[in-house]
Amino acid sequence: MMNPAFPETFYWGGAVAANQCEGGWREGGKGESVCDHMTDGSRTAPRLYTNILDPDRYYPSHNAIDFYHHYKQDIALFAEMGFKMFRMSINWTRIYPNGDDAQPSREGIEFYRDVFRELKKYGIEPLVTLHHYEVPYHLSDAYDGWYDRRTIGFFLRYCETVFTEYRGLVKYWLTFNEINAAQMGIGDILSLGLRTPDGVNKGFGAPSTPKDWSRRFQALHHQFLASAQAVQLARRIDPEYKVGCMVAGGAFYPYTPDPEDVLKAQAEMRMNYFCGDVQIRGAYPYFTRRMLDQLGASIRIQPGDEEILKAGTVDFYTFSYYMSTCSAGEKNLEKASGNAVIGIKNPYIPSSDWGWQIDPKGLRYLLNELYGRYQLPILIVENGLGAADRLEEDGHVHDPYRIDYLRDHIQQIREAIEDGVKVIGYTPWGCIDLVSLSTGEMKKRYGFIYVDLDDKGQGSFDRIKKDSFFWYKKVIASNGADLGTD
Ligand code: BGP
Repeated sequence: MMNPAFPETFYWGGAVAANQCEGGWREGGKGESVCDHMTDGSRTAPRLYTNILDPDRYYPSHNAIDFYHHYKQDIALFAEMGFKMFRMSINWTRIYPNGDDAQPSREGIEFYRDVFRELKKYGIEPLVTLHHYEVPYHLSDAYDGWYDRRTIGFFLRYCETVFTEYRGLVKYWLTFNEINAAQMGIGDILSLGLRTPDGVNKGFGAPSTPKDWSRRFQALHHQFLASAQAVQLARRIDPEYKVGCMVAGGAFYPYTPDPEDVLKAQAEMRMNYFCGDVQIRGAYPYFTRRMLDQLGASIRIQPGDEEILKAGTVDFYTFSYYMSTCSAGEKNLEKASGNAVIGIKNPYIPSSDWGWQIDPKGLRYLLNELYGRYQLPILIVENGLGAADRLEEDGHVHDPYRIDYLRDHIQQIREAIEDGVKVIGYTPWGCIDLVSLSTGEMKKRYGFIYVDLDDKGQGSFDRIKKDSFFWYKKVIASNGADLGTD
């Protein structure tokens, strides 16, 4: 199946996050981050958040897939597929173990330097997320995470360190992963590091009171300020640096032509725009006041904050895309599953085994909407199919469903480019199998590379190329022209 090729400079690659792949949680002087306090779980049994680590429970981030010790092998495999870009995060707690330390950890700095050097060796451009659900636990416990304005200063100290240390090795940075998670179910602990009591799935509940919403939006305001100041800092340290925002994307369709449903879909689409508007246009969007009023929430904005937001707008927009969903007014309809984006089930599209709706055309739709609004270069920095792959007796992993999923999405990216959207890169999620954020499982796999590990972290840690590995290699080699399977 031959298609027109993608633009010459298109960044093909893959994406991971430190907490879901590195492991080595006590090595190299690393401190604890909030995700080190999330237990394992499943689609039906939610992950728990515990302040005290319970020796009888399993915490998947502690060992994850041990990228910490396997990065050379893993990067060689990415290079074999032809990656041009690798999206990863720096775990803040490897650089500042407690978040508020006066001095950074040399060992942590050198670890990432080695990773970047290894990528450079193969001509792979790192795309580095500074904050991917990895708030230092100490900042959560002692300061209430991002709710405390002092956290901005700690974050900027960390940014200054990494921007200075990795000059010449990194060019593209992202400030906050899925910054709009604050508006959704996964906000409290993982995204904002808000002090959280032990309990069932505490990391994943949407707030129910105006006070809780206000806490969230205040903490998010601090992240906006931090992001804007980080952008300025990056430019001061190296004018070559490019800094982007990262938003959890979703396409929301009206369930019917009922105007109630249409208005609801419009309101839900704003989940893609609220943070983007602040980070790209440098000001809260026009709909902010009413949106906050409806939640009973408010934000304390200090003199000078608005100027900070204006002065630190980002260079490009990035987002994750896994699904579309439907929106409806007051109707009792079946819900679809998801981690960030949750809405009503669409009868026209299929779902994954974890109930996430599969909609490649929704990606084209969203790309057009986003580009129409911002006219900035866009990267899709997460997309993929979580599936229960099987390692066959003969050592192979056949994953035609993943190839289908990715092929269909790549075709729609191609369509969006034809529409005129400036898409500059695509880094599918979990290019090597890793721990699932929402369920803590290993069984929910996204990778081109299979990692021999089970949900309790048992296995050989061997890396095995899946069928999709060879397929993606051809896609990249042909610059997106060859999307066939043979
Ligand atoms: C996004 C997160 C990722 C990732 C992905 C897949 O929301 O940024 O960290 O995990 O979702 O989700 P899951 O791991 O829950 O399948």
